[in-house]
Amino acid sequence: PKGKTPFITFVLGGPGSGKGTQCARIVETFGFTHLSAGDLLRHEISLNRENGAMILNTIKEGKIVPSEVTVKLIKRAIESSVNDKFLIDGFPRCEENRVTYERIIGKEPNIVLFFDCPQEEMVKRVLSRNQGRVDDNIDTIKERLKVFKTLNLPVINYYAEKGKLLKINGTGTEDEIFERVRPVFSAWRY
Ligand code: UP5
Ligand code: MG
Repeated sequence: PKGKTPFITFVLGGPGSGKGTQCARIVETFGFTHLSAGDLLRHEISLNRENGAMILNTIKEGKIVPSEVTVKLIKRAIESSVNDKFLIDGFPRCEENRVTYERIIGKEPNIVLFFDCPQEEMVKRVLSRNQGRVDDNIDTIKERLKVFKTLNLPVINYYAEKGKLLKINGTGTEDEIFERVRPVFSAWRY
């Protein structure tokens, strides 16, 4: 960032809820930098470094990679950017992720978007994606959904209680969903 404290938006929602798709639209329209925690982790796997095998196995099982690993990648990406507004997509996934982020980054997010989408729709989208992701198979999807419900929903509720949560109806076409997202950023002074 160029100097001022960056504006941070966490983008949450279950697997296939449309986080990545809507983040791309927000980037186009509002000039944010998109940091997908899952993409940062998949990039680490492709670099074949010491953590790669551990990250790959964790993703294959639909479990959560140790917080320190993910937070370091996010921190590095923020620090190396000249932008001052970020979408952090798919993070924090559990309470421990959240507190580790706050400890290392030292700041809470400004707002949190939550794409609310029925489970059947999420499963249908993920299974028809066909991009060769190791976790897009029915067994891993079941685990991803379980982890989402048991570990991620409590984090979402935490932000709701803090008054930071913006819940977006995640059903309909990509365009329809973006029209629900747009007012959030048009109205926000950042
Ligand atoms: N699509 C999108 N919008 C649509 C619409 N309105 N109508 C019809 N189709 C629509 O969308 C999914 C698919 O649906 C795409 O094919 C899209 O074209 C279509 P997408 O925008 O990709 O949804 P998204 O919510 O981003 O789904 P994704 O599968 O990426 O979500 P996950 O949260 O499961 O994946 P992520 O990459 O964030 O994490 C993967 C794994 O990494 C985790 O399970 C975990 O093991 C690990 N991880 C961590 O350990 N820690 C982290 O902090 C982050 C990840
Ligand atoms: Mg995604």
